[in-house]
Amino acid sequence: MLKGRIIFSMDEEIPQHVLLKISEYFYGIKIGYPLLLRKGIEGVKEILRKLEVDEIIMDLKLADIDNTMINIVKQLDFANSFIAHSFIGIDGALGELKNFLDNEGKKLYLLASMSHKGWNDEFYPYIKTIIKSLNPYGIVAPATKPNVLRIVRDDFPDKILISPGVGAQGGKIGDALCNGADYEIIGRTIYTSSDPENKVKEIIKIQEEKINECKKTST
Ligand code: BMP
Repeated sequence: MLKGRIIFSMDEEIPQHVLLKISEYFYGIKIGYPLLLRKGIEGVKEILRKLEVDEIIMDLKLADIDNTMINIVKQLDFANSFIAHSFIGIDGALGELKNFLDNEGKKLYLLASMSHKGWNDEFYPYIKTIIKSLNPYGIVAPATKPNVLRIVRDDFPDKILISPGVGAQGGKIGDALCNGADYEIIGRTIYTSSDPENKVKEIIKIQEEKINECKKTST
């Protein structure tokens, strides 16, 4: 089974038999407020029960004081990793959260930039200092802004970089991989498709082609 470099953003429920089939092609699944609020914690656990993906990422874009964030992640023990905002800073927030997650054997991703137009990348130098000093497992950076993605990759050559904004938001499948991402986060393109299984296969094929192309141009 050829796995794609796909993290499926499951913001909508899809039929369990379809999910079971397509999840074999995913590296990971990202879950956020939409599904959590609709299904509740037990409902989400039930959906995930039979799936065998390498990573379940909980995307609540945590941005609070340490105690509150730790209280939240404690309740989501089914997740392997969590996404938090960088701008909240380290002391009394991300530092304590990271220590807690490290002790639990869980991973933390920090947002370096966001995929929407209104995000202001003038703050990136500040965000970069937070990421550098916290040293999280991974970073989220947008597929919609290839130049930002490349800068983040250059600044953090050893971090796992995951990239949203592919498909529905305009990023072309595979481009983020060529600009330094390890995985593309893809939601609507898959769950609104009338044939999600074929859509996923098509995405994997395009990702492979793009990776081969960009390997050629970089040598
Ligand atoms: P979609 O492929 O349907 O656009 O979904 C993208 C997913 O990534 C959504 O869950 C969204 O909340 C998330 N996301 C994003 O789109 N941009 C960011 O900068 C950060 C995100 O986590």
